Amino acid sequence: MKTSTSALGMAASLLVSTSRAAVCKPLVKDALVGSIHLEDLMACSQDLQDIAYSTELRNRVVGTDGHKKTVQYITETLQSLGDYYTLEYQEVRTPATISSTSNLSVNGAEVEANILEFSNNGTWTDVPVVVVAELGCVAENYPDLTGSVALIARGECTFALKGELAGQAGAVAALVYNNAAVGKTGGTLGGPNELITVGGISRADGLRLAEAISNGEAVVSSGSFGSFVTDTVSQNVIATSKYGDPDNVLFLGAHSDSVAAGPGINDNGSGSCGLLTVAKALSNWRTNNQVKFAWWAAEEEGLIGAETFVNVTAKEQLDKIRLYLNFDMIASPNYVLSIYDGDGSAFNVSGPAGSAEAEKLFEDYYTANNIPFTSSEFDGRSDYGPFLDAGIPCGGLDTGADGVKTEEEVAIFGGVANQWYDPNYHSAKDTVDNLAPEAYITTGKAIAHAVASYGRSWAGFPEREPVAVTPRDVHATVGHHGHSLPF
Ligand SMILES: *[C@@H]1O[C@H](CO)[C@@H](O)[C@H](O)[C@H]1NC(C)=O
Ligand SMILES: *[C@@H]1O[C@H](CO)[C@@H](O)[C@H](O)[C@H]1NC(C)=O
Ligand SMILES: *[C@@H]1O[C@H](CO)[C@@H](O)[C@H](O)[C@H]1NC(C)=O
Ligand SMILES: *[C@@H]1O[C@H](CO)[C@@H](O)[C@H](O)[C@H]1NC(C)=O
Ligand SMILES: CC(=O)N[C@H]1CO[C@H](CO)[C@@H](O)[C@@H]1O
Repeated sequence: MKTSTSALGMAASLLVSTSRAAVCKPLVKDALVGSIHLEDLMACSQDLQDIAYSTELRNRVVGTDGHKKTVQYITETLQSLGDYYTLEYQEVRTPATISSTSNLSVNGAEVEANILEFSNNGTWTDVPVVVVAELGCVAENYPDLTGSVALIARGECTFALKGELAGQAGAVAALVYNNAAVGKTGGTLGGPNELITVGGISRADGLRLAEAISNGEAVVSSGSFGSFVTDTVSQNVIATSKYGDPDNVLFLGAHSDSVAAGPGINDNGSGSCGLLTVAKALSNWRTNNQVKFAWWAAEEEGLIGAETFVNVTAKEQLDKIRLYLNFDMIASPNYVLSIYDGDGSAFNVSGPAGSAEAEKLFEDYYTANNIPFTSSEFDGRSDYGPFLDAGIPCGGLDTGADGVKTEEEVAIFGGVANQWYDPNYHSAKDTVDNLAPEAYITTGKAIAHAVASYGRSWAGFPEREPVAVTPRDVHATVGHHGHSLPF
């Protein structure tokens, strides 16, 4: 009797402890960092690339099958974790360029060119190229361009203004050459328009053509530029952890879309996969603070997904976000390891109270692990822009986009000076083969460290100020334009 009672008792207590273990996961700790593996990050990136290449357009632009399948992939990955995350979807509507081609030749020789986002189509044959004076920001810079292609230097004013003035002077198309030796001019006209075709070429090609023209040589070009712009409907995916205080939320975001030119594997498949990998690892733990992950749509069209979220979410809910962390392009081939300059010490633009602490958390983590780092300016070119505008503290990491690597940075991080951090930025070459694995795993682990730290506690982190009623000045001047610059 006794024996059997005791045996029963043991079985019962075993049963209780097993089911309690299943219900009550251990509180998250820094061991989360150790469960982030490069193979998982790369496998996720490969999946996104396979998704892009399985579609006719071979990209992941909002509104295309490539983006729909990306949203489905994120959903299925999160659903495979059982009920750990509650998933929400938000509809995002925006016009987008979902495919484009650019073909340019001058005096019969091919010249590499881009068509700017939202440009109209254009085809021309054997048309003279004419140089526009200064930076082409005032009508006086433009000679009569009837039946010509305008050659304009980049700088000072928007591409859209240059296109408008060139069109008024009679040009059939405008070609904007770059203001630095970093590849072809790329950027956006800001939205659908009635302008002539606006394309971009490199500084070297622009100067070469301008010199030939000034030497009196005949310079004629032929072009065939096309872009398919359409209204799109896509979705933000937001995953909320089952555990943790919903009044003190840690919010992390990356964008799930690409530009038309390629599969967008660094930009920004890497941020998407970084978050997905950390979200999977976190599901083995309980948190004290609620953790939300967002995969934003339509970043490339001007941060539309993140802006939609901030616009449609009630102020009381926004006030519960203690910190927003952004991860965009975290495996750039010619990388630096950048932390957003939350305290303004590097660029004199600081974020709301808490942004400095978020910067310090990453700095301390990199320092403790003997990892060098640098600062990234809050320039509004990624999805944290609308959060900053609303007065929400922001932070995050990136590894560089179309900025130029300096000799000093090469001394610290290696790589190639006077080249872009991501030489494949917004191109068809932004693929898995061109990711920097060491940058990817370093950043992935740093994301896990932030989640482990703030998932546990906000100790030492400032209380939230209520969200701003009027947008902050920093954005009034910068504007929301995602990665694509308007000038
Ligand atoms: C360019 O031409 C294509 C094919 O005719 C058309 O579908 C598309 O809408 C045009 N693009 C723009 C920006 O008008
Ligand atoms: C968000 O709200 C602002 C201000 O009302 C508006 O200008 C902007 O177009 C909205 N953005 C989106 C994506 O809805
Ligand atoms: C990915 O991250 C980079 C760097 O922060 C950012 O500029 C970019 O807009 C993000 N997404 C895309 C599609 O480029
Ligand atoms: C930093 O910015 C403030 C205004 O935002 C300005 O008054 C100050 O002069 C700037 N400091 C430096 C060193 O540029
Ligand atoms: C008319 C023409 O030359 N079209 C080419 C333009 O460039 C794309 C690649 O960007 C080619 O696929 C087209 O054949």
